[in-house]
Amino acid sequence: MRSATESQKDSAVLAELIRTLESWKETVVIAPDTPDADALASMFSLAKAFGDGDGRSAKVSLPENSLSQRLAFLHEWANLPVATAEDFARADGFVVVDTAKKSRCNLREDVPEDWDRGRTILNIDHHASNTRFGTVNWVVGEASSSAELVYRLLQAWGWPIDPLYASLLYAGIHTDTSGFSLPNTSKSAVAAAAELVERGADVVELGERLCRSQRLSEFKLLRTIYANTQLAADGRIAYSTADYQEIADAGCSAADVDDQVSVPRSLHGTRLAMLFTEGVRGKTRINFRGDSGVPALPLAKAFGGGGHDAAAGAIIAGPVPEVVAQVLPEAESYLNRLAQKP
Ligand SMILES: [Mn+2]
Repeated sequence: MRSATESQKDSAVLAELIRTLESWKETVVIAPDTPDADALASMFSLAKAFGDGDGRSAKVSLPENSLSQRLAFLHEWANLPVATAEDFARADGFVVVDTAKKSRCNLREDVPEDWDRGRTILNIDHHASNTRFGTVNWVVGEASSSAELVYRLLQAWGWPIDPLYASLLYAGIHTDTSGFSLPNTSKSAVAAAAELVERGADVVELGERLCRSQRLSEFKLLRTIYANTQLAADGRIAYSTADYQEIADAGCSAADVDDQVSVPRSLHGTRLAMLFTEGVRGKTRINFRGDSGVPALPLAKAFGGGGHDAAAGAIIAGPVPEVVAQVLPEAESYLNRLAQKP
């Protein structure tokens, strides 16, 4: 539960966010690289709300090849223009959603490194590790998802939530709570989802698209990840791998690596699950998932990563076997240290 002081702080930040948004004519909304459904839902619904206002226009930062095959439908539904380098140059300010650090912003290659050039950045996120890189930062570590935060923002702003907004936001909450089954499935997350269903979120279509619409390529990647799953530390650690060639052989790319860590995570007795993938050649991405009592964030941070206690990630230069050899002993001693704590 948020304390009274925290709620007061929230309403002050919300008021500032709304004041700033209303002072702009043009903006670009940005999500992290390899955006998941929550990042996309948050980016699209906020950009739509902004662009639906009188005389305002919003574009989304979505470089080619950064959408997974399974989530491309969210962009089709939202039907929003993608920002060019000129849009970045022209924007009055920027909104960044679901992105823990500025360097993770998903930008086209022709967007200059100093893309914000001192302009205002509104940073809306639920990652506890967020570096608060924005001009205005609304970071709520205990929120289920960025979509839940955007929903609260749109409500405070007085936006009518039609079925399209409701479906987008529901998709974000549904996926970030892994179908309302992770520890971040708070009362407020479930309440927000119920309100979104009331406002027309298409639960059945979203269930079909998000949970029962694997492309054969994604299915092949899963087969590899099942086959590569290993146990360590007497079964307390379960991990799997997919190197660059295996991902390519399945017909997938880095954008298609999303929640497959749920495969090793699903084994009984697992305290810590890890997935090592080389979506980009020479760089191994690790997804960490901890059981309750095993926060994944400190471990991810030890390797320069970030995220939440329940779900965290890091990227290490090097091929998969090398990175596994580096991370696995650390992970095991981390579990041992936690076990020794009174
Ligand atoms: Mn999220």
